[in-house]
Amino acid sequence: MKCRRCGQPAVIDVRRHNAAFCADCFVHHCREQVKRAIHDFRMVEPGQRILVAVSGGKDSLALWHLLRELDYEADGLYIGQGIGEYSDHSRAATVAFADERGWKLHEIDIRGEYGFDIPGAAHATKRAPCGSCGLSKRHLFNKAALDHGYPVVATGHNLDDEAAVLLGNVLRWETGYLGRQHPVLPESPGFARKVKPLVRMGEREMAAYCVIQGIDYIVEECPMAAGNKHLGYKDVLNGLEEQSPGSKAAFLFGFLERGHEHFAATAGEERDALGRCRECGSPTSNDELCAFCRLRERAQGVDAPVELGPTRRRNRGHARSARPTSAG
Ligand code: Q46
Ligand code: ZN
Repeated sequence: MKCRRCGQPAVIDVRRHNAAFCADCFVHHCREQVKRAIHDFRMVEPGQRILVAVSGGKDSLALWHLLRELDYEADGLYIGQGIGEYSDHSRAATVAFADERGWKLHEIDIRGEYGFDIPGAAHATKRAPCGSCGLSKRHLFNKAALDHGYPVVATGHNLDDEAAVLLGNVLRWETGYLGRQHPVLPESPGFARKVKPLVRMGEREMAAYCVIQGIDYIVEECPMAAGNKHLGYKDVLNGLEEQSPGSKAAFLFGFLERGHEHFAATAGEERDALGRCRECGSPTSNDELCAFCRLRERAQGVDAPVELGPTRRRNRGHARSARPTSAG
């Protein structure tokens, strides 16, 4: 297996591109893919500061690293969700990554600042934790961006994540979600722009990027992910990709090029109908409390243990499969 770019022995193959790369050319390939996503979807304008949502996992740390390598002024934001040891480890990995490089990291501890945590919220709402967690993260990323003057928030959602979300939305014909499923959600009053620069990169490639660049990320998966339907959708898509490399990218980019516009109007109507939360001032679909403040009211003071789902250490497999191999 030879590197497509320089002909040296390759350390990783990317089947959907029908290509293999040596370590240096793979890093170059990753930078080019991120550059292309930022350019094609007009994610960032010259001089705009970026707030990167970081969790200590491979995608978010690789994203922060790539944006800095591409000379963007990108700072990190870590949100402590209070998910037992998992949160302790993810914070430690994030802080160590930022400290080693002297990069600026903002931190929000949900329990310390808002009086609840994600296990407590899941208990109080009797719903799957990922709903409360996602809602809280979206609210707090946006608030932090507006408070600290970042016009753009970047998240580490990769091609596998986006294709799995798309599959879930198509299975239920969630027209509102389909209208908002895009690598860029434009800014509007009360909202910073949201961008996903890793949309052209697969999960396995991000693990390989971290290994090659010596980025120490946490491999353990959130113990509250059990029951998260996206893991099942990812498995289905991985099966298709195995049989027919390029299926995930064709599914996602075909939607973005030819399907998304048909649903975008619905999302626009929903945004136009927004009022302001009487507690925090955030945009909300009514004039009372936003979803985050409603969640906080219900969950404040509720103490629940972290519920451990069946162990799925998927990332360990990815890291292993992505580790540079001897040239073949
Ligand atoms: S952290 Fe939160 Fe994820 Fe854990 S509770 Fe679910 S959404 S799985 S990215
Ligand atoms: Zn509010």
